[in-house]
Amino acid sequence: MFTKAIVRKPCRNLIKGLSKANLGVLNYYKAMKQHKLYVEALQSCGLDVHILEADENYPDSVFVEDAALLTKNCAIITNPGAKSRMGEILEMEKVLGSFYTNIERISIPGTVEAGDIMMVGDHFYIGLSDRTNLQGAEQMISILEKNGFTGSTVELNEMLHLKTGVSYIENNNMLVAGEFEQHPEFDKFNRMVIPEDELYAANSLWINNKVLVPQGNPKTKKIIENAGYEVVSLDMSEFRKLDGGLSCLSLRF
Ligand code: CIR
Repeated sequence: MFTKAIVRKPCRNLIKGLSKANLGVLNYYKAMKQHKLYVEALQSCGLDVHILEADENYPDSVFVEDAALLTKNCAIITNPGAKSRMGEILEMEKVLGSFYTNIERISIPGTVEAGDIMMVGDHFYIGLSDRTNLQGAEQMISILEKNGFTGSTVELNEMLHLKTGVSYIENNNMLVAGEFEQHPEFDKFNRMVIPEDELYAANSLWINNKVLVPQGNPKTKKIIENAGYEVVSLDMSEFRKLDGGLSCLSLRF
């Protein structure tokens, strides 16, 4: 169970954020509104949400998940593979000092964005992507092992981050889509296949037995509800324009 979350308000420069989505220009005011509802959803799952002020220096800074991996034993500051995002970790490190005494770091030449990291109990799957390289993943695994966890790598070919296409929703249930549908690494889980036309919903988010699902994905919603979860639907249209999903907008711990 999680008790806390960290989020950062969207900045006006969000419209200049990195994107391959081709879904049009982002509406900042709509993004603000969607972010506010996201925070309320986290609160409705019982989380105490720590809200950071917008940071205009980093257009993508609303996607706080990528700057750190938070575990029950330590926080690990990442080293984002996207140049424009590297500075986000300096801000995040200051913030995490008030929550963690044990803070570790990924360093060059290693790069990691924590959207590539999926927690399954005490094990962490680390996607090797354009943003997370092997050196970064190896550093991450040795830090995790030092702190009582295990880690392993998963190669990505198409997706931005590992959790773009796969989400663990506890109780051995895993949402899988696209290149991860038949991935042998996830054989031991109960795979719940996300239909191709709802691929974006593969990034749904388990929080304390509820599952946040992006609005407009009725098949995924049904799949998750049929597995016995309460679903909370959230409009993510603006963040989707920047390839951001539900998990990207918070750090849960
Ligand atoms: C980026 O390309 O870095 C941002 N526009 C989106 C980051 C999404 N983060 C995530 O999946 N954890």
